[in-house]
Parts: sequence; C-alpha cells; structure tokens
Amino acid sequence: MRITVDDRAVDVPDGLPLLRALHAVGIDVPSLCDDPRLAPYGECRMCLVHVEGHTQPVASCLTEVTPDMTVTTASADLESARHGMLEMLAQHYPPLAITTSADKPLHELFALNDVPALGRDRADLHDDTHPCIAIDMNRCIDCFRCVRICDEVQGQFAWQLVGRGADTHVVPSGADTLVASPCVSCGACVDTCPTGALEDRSVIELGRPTRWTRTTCPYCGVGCELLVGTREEHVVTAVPALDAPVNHGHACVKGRYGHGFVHAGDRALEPMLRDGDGWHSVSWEAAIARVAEDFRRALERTGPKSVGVLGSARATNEDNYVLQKFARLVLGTNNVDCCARVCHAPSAAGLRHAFGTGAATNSFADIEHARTIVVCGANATENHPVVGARIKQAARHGATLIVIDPRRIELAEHADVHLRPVPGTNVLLLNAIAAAIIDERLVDEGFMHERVDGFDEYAVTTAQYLPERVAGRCGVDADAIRAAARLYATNRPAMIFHGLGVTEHAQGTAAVVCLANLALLTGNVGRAGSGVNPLRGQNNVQGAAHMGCEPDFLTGFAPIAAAPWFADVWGAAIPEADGLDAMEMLDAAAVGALHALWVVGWDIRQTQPNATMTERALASLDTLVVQDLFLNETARQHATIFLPACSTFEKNGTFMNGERRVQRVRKVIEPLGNSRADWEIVCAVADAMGQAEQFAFADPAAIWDEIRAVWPAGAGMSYARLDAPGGLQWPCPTDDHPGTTLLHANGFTAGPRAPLHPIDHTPSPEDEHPDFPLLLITGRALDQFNSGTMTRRSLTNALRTTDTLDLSAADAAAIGITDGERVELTSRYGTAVLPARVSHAMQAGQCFATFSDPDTDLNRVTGPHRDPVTNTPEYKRTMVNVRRGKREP
Ligand SMILES: Nc1nc2c(c(=O)[nH]1)N[C@H]1C(S)=C(S)[C@@H](COP(=O)(O)OP(=O)(O)OC[C@H]3O[C@@H](n4cnc5c(=O)[nH]c(N)nc54)[C@H](O)[C@@H]3O)O[C@H]1N2
Ligand SMILES: Nc1nc2c(c(=O)[nH]1)N[C@H]1C(S)=C(S)[C@@H](COP(=O)(O)OP(=O)(O)OC[C@H]3O[C@@H](n4cnc5c(=O)[nH]c(N)nc54)[C@H](O)[C@@H]3O)O[C@H]1N2
Ligand SMILES: [Mo]
Repeated sequence: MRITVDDRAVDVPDGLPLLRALHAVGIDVPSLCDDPRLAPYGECRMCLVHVEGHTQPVASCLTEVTPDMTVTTASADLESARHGMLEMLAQHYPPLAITTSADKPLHELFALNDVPALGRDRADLHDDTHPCIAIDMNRCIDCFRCVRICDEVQGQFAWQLVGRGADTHVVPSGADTLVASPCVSCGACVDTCPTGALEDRSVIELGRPTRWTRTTCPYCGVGCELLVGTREEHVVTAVPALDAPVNHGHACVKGRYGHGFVHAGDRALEPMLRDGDGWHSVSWEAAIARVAEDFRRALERTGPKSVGVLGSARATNEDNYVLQKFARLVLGTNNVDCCARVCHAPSAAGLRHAFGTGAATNSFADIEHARTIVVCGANATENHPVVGARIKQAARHGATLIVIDPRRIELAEHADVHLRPVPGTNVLLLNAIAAAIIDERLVDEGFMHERVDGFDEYAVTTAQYLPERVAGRCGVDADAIRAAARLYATNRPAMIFHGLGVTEHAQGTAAVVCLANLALLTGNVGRAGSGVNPLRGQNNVQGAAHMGCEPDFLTGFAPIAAAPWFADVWGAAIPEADGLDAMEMLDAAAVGALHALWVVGWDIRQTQPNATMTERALASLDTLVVQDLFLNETARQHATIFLPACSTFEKNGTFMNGERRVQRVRKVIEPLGNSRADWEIVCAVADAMGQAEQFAFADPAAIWDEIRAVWPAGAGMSYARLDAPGGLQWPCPTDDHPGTTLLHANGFTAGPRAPLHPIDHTPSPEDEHPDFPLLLITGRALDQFNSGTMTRRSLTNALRTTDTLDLSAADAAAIGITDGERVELTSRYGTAVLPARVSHAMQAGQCFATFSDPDTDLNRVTGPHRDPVTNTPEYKRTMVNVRRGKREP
C-alpha cells in the first residue's frame, strides 16, 4: 500500500498496524511496548506520529494503515512529548543500569534524547533466585511486554499485574520469586524486555555478545532457529529468530539456556586410549591408526557381520551420511543404525506401511488450521515446548483438544476430552475409537470411495473392539471414547500428534497404523490441519535415519536391494547381507558375535533398556570406539578408544526436523581444543583404512551435494537455497521446487489409494505379577534432555537436579512414603534408587520416572521387551514395586 511518510511516497506491506508497517520498510519510529510477536498495546506513547486529518498525535502501534494516508514521524511537538515521557521514566531509573547495558532500547532513547536517569537502586527490587534469569525491577517501566508475551506466546501466565492505576506493577504469579512461579524458563520475557529489568544471567556474567550467528537448536526435533550470541569465542546466549517459520521468535528453556555444556570444564577435548581403569591422551594420528587397526583385525578374523557403527541423532545429516557410507563401503557391512531405533522407528515403519512415506504428513503451521487436535502419548509442553505452547494457544482460541495419555499432563488441563489408557493398550483404545466412528456412521464415505481400499475387511475386525467391549481393559470409560470419536470424525480438519507413548510399546508399530487408519476413515489426511504427525525426538533423529543410518535402508529410505544408483555414485557395490539394528548388535555382542562397535553421539549404556544386559554386551566387545563431546557413561565404563567430537555450535551442516524440514547448522565458534567435526573424524579413519578417494570431502557442502545426488527427493535443496529462514521441506526434487509442507494431498506415495489395515491387539509380554504391583512409565521432563550429558552441564541443571519417581498420593500413602523421600524402585530386571514425588498427574497403580541422571541409572529397571516390527524397546511399561529407601547410616 502506498502512503506518504515525512513528505515521501512509501510502499508499506498490507495488514500491519502503522508502526510495524513503518518498521518493515526501515523507518525508525521509537517504541517501548511494541513487539511483533504480541498484539499491539498502545501503552508507552513513544510511537506517536501525526496523521493528516487527526488533530492530536496518534499512537502508530494502534493505527490502521489506510490508502493514501499522510504521516509525519518527526516534529517539535512529537519530540517534546517523547522527551516528557522519557523524563518521567527517568525519575526513578537507576543510572548504573544504563552504563552496563547501553544497547537496550530504553537506554538508547535516553542517550539520544539526552535524558539523565535520576533514580536509585533499591535492593528489594532484585530477584536473583532464578538460575538463568536475573531480575531487577528498578528498571521496570510498566510496558508489560513480559506479562503479555508469557500469556500470548508461551501461555504460561507466570507474570501478573498487581496494584491499580499508576501504582500497577509486575510480579511473578502466585509467588515471591520467578523460580517459584509457574515459569517454564522459556526466556521470552527476557527476550522482549526493553530495559534489562529481565536479563540473561549469562550475559551479565560473561558480557554482552559481540557477534550473532544464526543456527538451528541442538536439542529436539522441533528445530527452532536461534541466534547465538558469542564473545571472544565463547557462547554467551541464544535467542529465538523472529523470522523463523518453525518457532516465530519463541524458544524453550533448553534452546535458550541449555548451552553451557559447550564450555563445560569436563568437555573431553583429546583423543584417548583406555589404559586399565584410566585413559591416556594420544595424538589424532595415533587414535585414528588404532581405530583402523582394531576394525581391520576384527574384519580379518570374523568378517563384516562382526563389526558395526551407530550414528548420532544429535549430529548433522552430513556427519551421519558419511558414517553410514563408511560402514557400507569401508567395513562392508549393513550393521549401521541410530537411536531412531529406540524412539520413532515404529512411526517411520507404521506410516510407510499406511501411506507409503514414513514421515510426518503435515507441518507445525497446521496447528493453527486444525479444528480438532489429538495429542496421543506425547507430553508436548515439556518435550516439544514450542509446539506444545502452540497447541495450548490453539486450544485457548477454540480448537478442540483430545489428549490420550495415562498421566494428567499439562495439555490435559486444556483438553475437551482426556482419555487415560492403561499403558500398553493403545491398540485397544484406538480400535475402539475407529469402531465407534463406524458404528455411529461417521465415516467419510466420499473419501473412502475416492481414496481408500479394504474397508469391509477392516470393519469386520474393528467391530470386535466396540468401546463397550474394550473399555474395561484399557481403563477408559466407553462414553468418553465415543465422545472423542465423534469430535475427531466431525469437527474437522482434525490433526494427530503422537509420541513415545505410542511407539515405545510392544504394540508400537501396530498403534501407529491404528492412528493412520483413523485418519483415513475420517478423511483427515492430505489437507491442511490434518494428518498423523510424530513429534520426533532429537534435533536430527529424522535426519540420521534418513541419511541411511538404518540397516535396511540407504539414504532417502531407499531399500538396499532396489537402489542401484548408489553403487554408481560410490563406485563400489553395496553389501547385500542383511544388517543388524542397534538392538540386534547388542544381542550379538552379548553372545560374542559382534567384536567391534563404533558409537557416535549416543549414550547407549545409560539410555538402552535393561542396563544389566547392555553392560554385558558392551563388556564383551574387543573394541568400543566412542565419539562424543563427553566421557558419557558408555565411554567411561566400556570404551576402549575415545574420539573427541565438537558440538554442533562448532561446525557447519544441516539438521532435519520432525516436519521433514532441512535447516542450516552454522559454525558459531571454532572447535574447542583438539575436538573435530564428526564427519572429519570418519573421513580420517576411512583414509587410514585405504579408502581416501570416496571420503575426500572438502567441507559439509560437498557432502551435502553428494547426498543430493543419491536422494532424488532432496535434489532441489542446495545450501544456497537452505540458507533462507526455515530451509526447505522434502520432497523437493528440483532447484525450482518450493518444497512440500503437506504430504498425500492428491494420492499417496505408492498410488492414488491407500488401504485400511485391520490391526489386532496383542497384550504386552510384560505381564502383571504380585511382587511388582505398580506399572512404571518412563519418560522425560522439561529441564533435562535424555541422557542429560548436555543439560546437566548447563545452567538449566539447577532447575531439575535429579531424576524423580512420580506417584499418586494414594500409592504414596499405602507404601508409607512422603514427598521427596528416596525410594527403591525394583522390577524383574533390576533396581534404581531415586526421590519420590507425590503428583496429581498420576493415577493409582502407576508411577513415572525420568532417566537423565547416571547416578539413578533408571534403565537398570526397564526390561527386554520390544516392538516386534522395529525392535523398539518397551520403555513405557515395566511392572515394579516401590519401597522406602534404606535409611542413611
Ligand atoms: N525436555 C525434554 N525434551 C525432549 C527430550 C527430553 O529428554 N527432554 N527428549 C527428546 C526425545 S529423544 C524424544 S523421542 C521426545 C519424546 O517426547 P514424548 O513423546 O512426549 O516423550 P515421553 O515423555 O517419553 O512420553 C510421552 C507420553 O507418553 C505417555 N504414555 C505412556 N504410555 C502410554 C500409552 O500406553 N498410551 C498413551 N496414549 N500414552 C502413553 C506418557 O505418560 C508420556 O506423557 O522428546 C524430545 N524432547
Ligand atoms: N527409560 C527410558 N530410556 C530411554 C527412553 C525412555 O523414554 N525411557 N527414551 C529413549 C529415546 S527416545 C532416546 S532418543 C534415547 C536417547 O539417548 P541418547 O541418544 O544417548 O541421548 P542424548 O542425551 O540425546 O545424547 C546422545 C549423546 O550425544 C552426544 N552429542 C551431542 N552432540 C553431539 C555431536 O555433535 N557429536 C557427537 N559425536 N556427539 C554428540 C551427547 O554428549 C550424548 O552423549 O534414550 C532412550 N532411552
Ligand atoms: Mo528419542
């Protein structure tokens, strides 16, 4: 739209309030209370402008842009109004605050307008209790951006207003300190604060960043884009990128404050060889020669089936591509896998079976298009917090929310229907929802007719699972199942998100297919706001598997037997023998059939189930190479060779998020100490084993170009194109293809129609036992990440210092334990000791524990059972007993 600003004709974007329209074209109008993430507020009066036809100046943040309007942004009276406003703010403002952080918007305005601060610092207005956020309310100017961003973006309401009129001020909700409020430490309030009343503690301690680098968060599969602030090669802070399509200027506690691990005092920065119980440092040359020699020996003695490698869901696509190529080309084995195995392998297998492509059908942006959202076995507000907050906001703004989770997770508080199945009964429950849809004639007949096969056979099987028949076994009321079925089938589009509560069960793949069946039955696939969407785990777990760290698939999920072009690009044949997956490799090691294993970025000792078995397997290996940032538990207890990798802040590359989006990872600082990028280490070993030519990559871009050459659906994603905010979502086959936000819009991967698959329920082999009366669910909590190697070494650690066992008040009383008391948790497989928490989220008969602390070693307790299709462990169902811990002597 064309308007006149300060006597100039200017074209501003449509649909923005005047202030933001002016900012969009680079015209500077000051403001203290506006933030593009928030609804316009009109509190600070700094953005006053003259608009022709108005007698008084108007607040531009609240003014609509109209065609041909004439705006004046600078004049003597505007200046004097602003000056007056600043003088008022300066009355009580502490001068020292300005000198320590001159670049805050308010401080810049004070300087520009020559307004001195005249207040004094009141000690009682400081709150230093939060480990990541420093609070100095001397600087609060009542713009309420913190309050608003917490409400409007995070949906947490951790700040509140007290007092009236001029006496209104901001305090933590329901508590004296922020840390005791409902705050989830997402840092949004700090990020928006224009004065430094709220500030990152790390910035105060390390100094203001002098360089900012855009990259992708190293934690979960959401893939938030961050700007990482550094000073003298030191990571100081990370803030969310405003123009990132994934996170729109939002982040969570880990992306925002979980970066301290990079500079942790115990980062392992030298290659090391085991020396009895200890280690001695060696040169890279010596370490690499030793890896090559050990693998060569194993190959000579027992052949390629006796060696294996495990890729890292934390490392880049380029790292993982090179590693699986190494396994196949240098070691001649398909024994290669990654921790997608223990996580969402059932999602990939189930969705491939149902729709032809084993990945999320839709995008996070669809959350705002869905009328119904189903969250099944996923605790999104803790584990994918940026997506979780979006789902929460959608529910607040009228979307129907159905939560299927045995625990009363935070999203359940916002749900229209909360179904709480006994862990391990998803197939019963999801079939019951399908049976109710068929029974109540809510099937989308048109969609069936056009795009779906096999309804009749499916309906016969599914009729066995009517809600009234299975309600007792899944522990959910039949009427509630029917209510959920009606909402899902009729209030469309309806979008499913699912997590490990679906996949980490003995029925993992079966339950994913059940979800896909529901989407097909109701026409909830192939349109915006619908589909089946696994909330993928780590930053690059989607990518690690997709790059070919999978025994049965090459890059791009190409089946080994049907991808002859790889041999052309690689100049050598791909091994034909079936490979072992990660679980099978450990099984093989335990019986002496696997001799050498190279584990990159995966702490299998701490995170694999049934730790006693894992230990036995690892102890049986002749060679265990661990390549990691730290001497994690796998390295500390069992490795024979340690190779120091650098973190993703220290290298270039790409990650693939849970919505098939490839985004750039950019080097923020140089590799610390002697650490090296994973791909470089792998190429050096390939070289030492006589395969230099196929591993002569100059940089990650060269690796990526080879990836594009073997992966047709990724061919159009050059680094140049990926450099844009948000990168690209595959399929993206050509240089001019825009990428794909929605799969299966007009047909499925294999053809125009997809079949419904009848699925029967098979009970878990983890059966009930009188000695183990409680059912243990294991999973995560907001402030720690998986093995905890990174979050335990960051400021975030203070927010959650130990694993916990949650149980209901009824069970706690029956066992005779109080909140915080240490308990002994025992299963058929082992024992762990950890503090108990009485939690209203738990039902009687069930308990829940996290697994981030090596001292707890929670996986001593979990068992050997697996999903029969993918071998994914049944982490979510272990029968246990809980006893009062032994008294301290
Ligand atoms: N803060 C944080 N974020 C993380 C991680 C972390 O460690 N910490 N890890 C990342 C990784 S690797 C992953 S894979 C994701 C995992 O993210 P999620 O999938 O959310 O993981 P969990 O917390 O393990 O389990 C999810 C839920 O499944 C429920 N559940 C258990 N059994 C059943 C069942 O039989 N049926 C149903 N319907 N629900 C059940 C549990 O009560 C739990 O609330 O998170 C990623 N993000
Ligand atoms: N009881 C129980 N156990 C579980 C689960 C559960 O729900 N319950 N969930 C399972 C699931 S879903 C998962 S995904 C696994 C996760 O288990 P892990 O994959 O072991 O956990 P992470 O903490 O994600 O970290 C892996 C390792 O990568 C290292 N690392 C980080 N960045 C890099 C890098 O750039 N290069 C290299 N070389 N190393 C790097 C870290 O230091 C860490 O040692 O745990 C599984 N274990
Ligand atoms: Mo995971």
